[in-house]
Amino acid sequence: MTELAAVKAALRTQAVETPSWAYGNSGTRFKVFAQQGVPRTPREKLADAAKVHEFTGAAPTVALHIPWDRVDDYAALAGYAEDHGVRLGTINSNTFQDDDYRLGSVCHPEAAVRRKAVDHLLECVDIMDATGSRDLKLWFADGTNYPGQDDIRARQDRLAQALAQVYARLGDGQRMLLEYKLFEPAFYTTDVPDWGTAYAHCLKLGPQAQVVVDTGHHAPGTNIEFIVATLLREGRLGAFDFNSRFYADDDLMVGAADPFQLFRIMYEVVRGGGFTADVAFMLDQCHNIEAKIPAIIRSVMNVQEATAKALLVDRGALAAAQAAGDVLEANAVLMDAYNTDVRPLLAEVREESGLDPDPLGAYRRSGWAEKIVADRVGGLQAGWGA
Ligand code: LRH
Ligand code: MN
Ligand code: MN
Repeated sequence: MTELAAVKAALRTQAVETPSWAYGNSGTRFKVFAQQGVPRTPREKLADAAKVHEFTGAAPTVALHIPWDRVDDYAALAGYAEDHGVRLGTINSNTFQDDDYRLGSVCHPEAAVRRKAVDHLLECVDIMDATGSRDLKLWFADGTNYPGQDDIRARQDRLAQALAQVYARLGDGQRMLLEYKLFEPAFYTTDVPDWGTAYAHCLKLGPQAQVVVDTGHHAPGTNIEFIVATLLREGRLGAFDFNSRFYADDDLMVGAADPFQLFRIMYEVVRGGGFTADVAFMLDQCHNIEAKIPAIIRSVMNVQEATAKALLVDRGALAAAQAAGDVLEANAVLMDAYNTDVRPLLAEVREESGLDPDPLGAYRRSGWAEKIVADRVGGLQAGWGA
């Protein structure tokens, strides 16, 4: 295979999971600007996700968030997805939207609240059994707002206990993905604030516990590609939640704020052998003011572009420059790849797969946007979509 053929083959295998909640209305705590035509049910979210896959060929699975996507029959929902050409992906748990969780969920000082949270997580594994999902994604809003509010170490012990109970319930081939976040909604301590804490818990649990890197969950200036390289080296990078941020957890389109950072991350993925089925590439975004389906198509394309550039890095030339201590040449090799316009290459890959080379144009021409505005009245806000 020529080198370019190998790059194309790798691009053809790339899959980006889209989140059900990105298809619904969303906003900030100041205002949710409702858009016309947004989904009213989990099935309508899947129908929109199927359009993203139809035009990109690269978004075959959809992540659910429970209870936002609660239905009576998850196997039937999985069947509906398959009828539309997509599959159900990661199950995201939600232990942050109940009054009981004021002081936390699995780290709460009261055993009864912790039990309720763990029961929810176990229910999510039941749902995975019904949907055939491989991954359970855990993000905890747990933390404290004031020094002294609770015991930092006791909270870690409670967390470890809860995680162990859920881990024990995982079936063969199922994974637990632990997501960290620097702050918010807690402002003083967060119980899983960083990759080190997530990694330490995963290490104790076993190989089915893996760390999720949400690209919006770090302090400004954090070198995310270093974290990616380290987790891959340790065999503990389970997934990405892709999005981009200017300030905090902005949940903007991946690759919009800092495409160079996304390239650097994807280079470490390629370099570390993470471009395999074991690392899940998910989006975790909200489209507050822009049209949702085109924004998600754009996001998938942004990931593809960063990946194509990462695959184009001349690794032989880079290794030679690095070995020779040629700082400028090594940097130039990397920048050459980053500065390549890969859009024609991706258009070619799409055409060779029988897709329209211009996914956004194809979506616009399909008439789906007009159809959903006409068909769907009273769309849902993301997060309250069940
Ligand atoms: C938390 C988070 C987590 C949640 C999602 C809605 O900020 O990134 O992944 O499940 O947002
Ligand atoms: Mn996330
Ligand atoms: Mn987030």
